[in-house]
Amino acid sequence: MKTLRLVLGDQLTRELASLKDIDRERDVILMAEVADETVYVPHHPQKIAFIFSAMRHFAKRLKGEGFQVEYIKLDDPDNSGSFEGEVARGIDNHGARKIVLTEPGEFRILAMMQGWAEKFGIPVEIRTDDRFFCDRAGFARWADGRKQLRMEFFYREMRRESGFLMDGDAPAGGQWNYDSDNRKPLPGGLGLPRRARFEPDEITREVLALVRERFKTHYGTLEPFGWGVTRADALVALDHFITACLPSFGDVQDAMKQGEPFLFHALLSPYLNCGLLTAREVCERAELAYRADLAPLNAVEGFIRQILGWREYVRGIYWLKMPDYAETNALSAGRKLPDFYWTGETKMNCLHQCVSDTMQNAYAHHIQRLMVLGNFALLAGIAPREIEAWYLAVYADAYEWVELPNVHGMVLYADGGLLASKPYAASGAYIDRMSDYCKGCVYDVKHKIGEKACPFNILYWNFMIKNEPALAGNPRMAMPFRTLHAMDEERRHKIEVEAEAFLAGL
Ligand code: FAD
Ligand code: DLZ
Ligand code: SF4
Repeated sequence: MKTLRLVLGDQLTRELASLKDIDRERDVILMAEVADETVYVPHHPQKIAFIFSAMRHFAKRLKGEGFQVEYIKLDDPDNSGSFEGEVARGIDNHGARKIVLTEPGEFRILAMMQGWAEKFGIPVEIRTDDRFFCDRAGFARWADGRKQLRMEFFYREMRRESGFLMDGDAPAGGQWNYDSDNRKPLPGGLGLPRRARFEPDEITREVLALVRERFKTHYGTLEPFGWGVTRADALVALDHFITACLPSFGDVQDAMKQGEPFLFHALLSPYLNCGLLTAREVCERAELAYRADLAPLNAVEGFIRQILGWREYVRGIYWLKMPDYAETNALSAGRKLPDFYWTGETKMNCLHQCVSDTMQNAYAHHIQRLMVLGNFALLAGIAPREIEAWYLAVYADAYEWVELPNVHGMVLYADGGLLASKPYAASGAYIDRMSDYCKGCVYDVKHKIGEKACPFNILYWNFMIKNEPALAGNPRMAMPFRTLHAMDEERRHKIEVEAEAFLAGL
């Protein structure tokens, strides 16, 4: 039966479930650049260019292997602008009698696909995305009957199941988690590796011209564009990370430095998420480095935990809890997103730096996302939908299955503690300890109150005051609440007044 196989922009894997039993003579692979996907949030121009160029290179590779590929470019005159419209045209043009798909990364698209059998009157098969270690059913089985869905326990299960960093039944080195070794500030004079960048080829240059023209109004710098766009590029990036960065990745994983957005981070998430690398091969390469004594255990365990643990866990939570998950708002946050998230124009140097890095590279590392950009959104009570749309737009690696749990759960605590056991709220002292941002700031991180006081300090205590009813029962919050209770009434009042004035001026 002639089958149409739609491959999405984040499914660029040769071993994709929906390509496994493809008949080269009979079936047609459909790939489409569609306007709907480019504007449902105002994506960073580098993100659009990365996805389109990677899609075009992947289509070229499939054609080279003898597959029939129908590739619809964004500016093709008949492009309907939607997946649904392109599938409808694909069925008509090719006389397809069946559609085969791999489950997408976002709930809204799955819901759309589930309506296609009725809409098009032909069978639609949606296959499990087997690029993940734990599929949706597996995560639901793990979650079933548990009071708490903590990442650490899920991760241990995944270690046992996958065999990564296991010596028999025991974790390598005797400990499951070496996170406590991975929180050092950056020592002075530490040399940083030069990062692998990829010169745009003709296909990428054509995409860059298209994006330059069509997405002028989207925030973010398009060029210089240095992302890899093929499987071969992604393998070079992986190799570079394993040899030049992984050995030091652990120690300073949480550090931040002005003008150095990458440090020892992998820069692999865009490739992992769009399919150019698989999670398994990345973890295998990291473990090999440890076994060959080329990288220490705290670095390799820390890295593998991010992928085998966090990445799988947030996906599991997403599919287990959507669509209701996105609707929760446990701390009743409702403030509009300040403009500086798009422009970087703020006197708070840490935020200025992290937004600027984001707009320059479509990338910021985990602690910038969590403890600066996210922490501010949490403390300022930014509405979940507003800040979630921002995160989904600005990072080259952002798809809802991974963005939403990280922002909604980890950053905003909007799910009431389903994902994180306590809010990741922090005052300026944390940012000062882990970065050099405060040195270049007009505010003084040592000041807790008054004109020069670091806004993070004021907002932190204001957050505690305002959210005491929701958070006081959490034993992990006992310490800050003890400090709050030791404050006199006048000081609490001053904090609230100063916080209100600051927030009103945003
Ligand atoms: P490294 O720091 O070197 O980590 C290695 C790999 O681990 C990453 O490539 C990634 O695949 C994985 N990883 C690490 N932490 C997480 C995590 N919390 N969740 C899922 N995977 C993780 N990651 C995305 O891929 N897409 C997103 O849209 C995204 N949004 C985020 C939003 C917020 C508020 C926060 C706090 C984190 C978010 N993350 C997201 C997780 C993490 O910040 C990025 O995966 C990481 O910064 C990517 O850079 P890297 O490849 O250099 O990662
Ligand atoms: C993010 C994105 C963008 C900007 N454009 C396209 C596109 O034109 N065609 C496509 O197939 N995919 C695109 N994507 C990725 C999809 O949005 C992604 O497949 C869904 O978000 C599901 O994860
Ligand atoms: Fe950020 Fe406060 Fe430090 Fe300024 S003083 S960089 S606002 S933490």
